[in-house]
Amino acid sequence: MGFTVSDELVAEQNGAGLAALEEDYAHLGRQLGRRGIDIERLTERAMAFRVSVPSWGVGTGGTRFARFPGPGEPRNIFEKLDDCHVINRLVRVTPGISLHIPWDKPEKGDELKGYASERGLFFDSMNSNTFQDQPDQELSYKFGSLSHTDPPVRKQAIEHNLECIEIGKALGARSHTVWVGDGGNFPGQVHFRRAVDRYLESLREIYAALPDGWRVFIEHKLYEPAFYSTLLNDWGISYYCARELGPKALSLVDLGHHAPNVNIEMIVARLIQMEKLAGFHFNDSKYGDDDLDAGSIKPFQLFLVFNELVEAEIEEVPGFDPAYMLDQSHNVTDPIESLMTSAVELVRAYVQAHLVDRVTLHESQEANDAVMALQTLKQAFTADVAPILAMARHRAGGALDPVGVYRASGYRKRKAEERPAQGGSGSGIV
Ligand code: PSV
Ligand code: MN
Repeated sequence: MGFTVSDELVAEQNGAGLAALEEDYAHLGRQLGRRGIDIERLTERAMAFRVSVPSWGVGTGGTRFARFPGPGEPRNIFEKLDDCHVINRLVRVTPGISLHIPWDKPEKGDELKGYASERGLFFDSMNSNTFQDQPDQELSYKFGSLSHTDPPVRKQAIEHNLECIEIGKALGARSHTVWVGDGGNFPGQVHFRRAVDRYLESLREIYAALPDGWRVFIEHKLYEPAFYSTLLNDWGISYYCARELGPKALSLVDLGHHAPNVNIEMIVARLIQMEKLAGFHFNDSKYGDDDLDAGSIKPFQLFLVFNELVEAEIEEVPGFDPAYMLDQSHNVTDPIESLMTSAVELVRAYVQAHLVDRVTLHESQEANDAVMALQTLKQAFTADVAPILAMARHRAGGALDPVGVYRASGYRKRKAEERPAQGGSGSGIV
């Protein structure tokens, strides 16, 4: 396709690195073989891994203080899909799109589904937005949305979510994600229990509108935009609400939505055990929020999270059917590069988690052998699986070096000419 990175360029760039890759791959295959691990099985797993890309993530993000738009930013959802296509063209694990409404709402008559499928993409999860007021909106969400004290505001927020589901139905989406900014800035401002009751009452209406086969993911966040209390502050309340709503409601864990040092892998295990984990927003953070690229700060934590996910996958834990998505805000990087490298980091952690010698790990746990248990995890985490990841991409028709090929393609430079700056795109500050 003329609008993307050309097949010839990918083939040419891959050609230059293929001999070295084959050598490294064979070497790693022999090393793993001595431990009874079949490298081909791991490569197949790497090829089968999927993570969805957020439509809002291909635009430059920002903070509450500033946003510095990058050159050639996408100006509408079609241009965003072009960028998502480049990401998947090179990394081959990101055909799914998570769509934000109204940021990326299709106009009447827009042929978005066909446009996406021509590019090998599909719509995965819908995302509502009742954390901002829109220009044409009648009532304000300043003091909450689905849990607002005023029934007409709740009704407006419910209707927005129902509209998201309708749009999603037409686009072939399979789930709806609800994150609300409801909360309080001062002690006493919000009646904690009543707010949850009102939220649940609203969510029940949204739940009732879910088409067959759909799931609704509810996302918790410790703080922000409210800085004293948020409605769904942690996994406990998320679990409670998901359970109250029914089997189609599941919890979504966004890595950046926890206090620093919280043991997120344990939260993941708890939700798996309670059969309520489904949605996942990957990113990383140093202090707070969800603004950094996956695996950039705490790669060991990412590995430990995948260790829980893979263990559940191998055990075929009932009800475990995770929906992996990225949710990041790119403030100083080219979003395409950040999303590609993040997707690769997830596949890395996923493959490494599959390297864990689970027999030894479980025996060590039974024997209370803490040193051997940690060593078993570390053996997997420190393994350099880069040749597996590159081979998987190559076999799937992607790039050995996604960022290298992307830079060589001049895509961003071309887009900077085709898409003159318009004061920033769609999502704005995320
Ligand atoms: C909130 O911080 C969040 O993680 C939710 O998933 C939103 O939909 C997304 O970020 C938007 O920026
Ligand atoms: Mn999120």
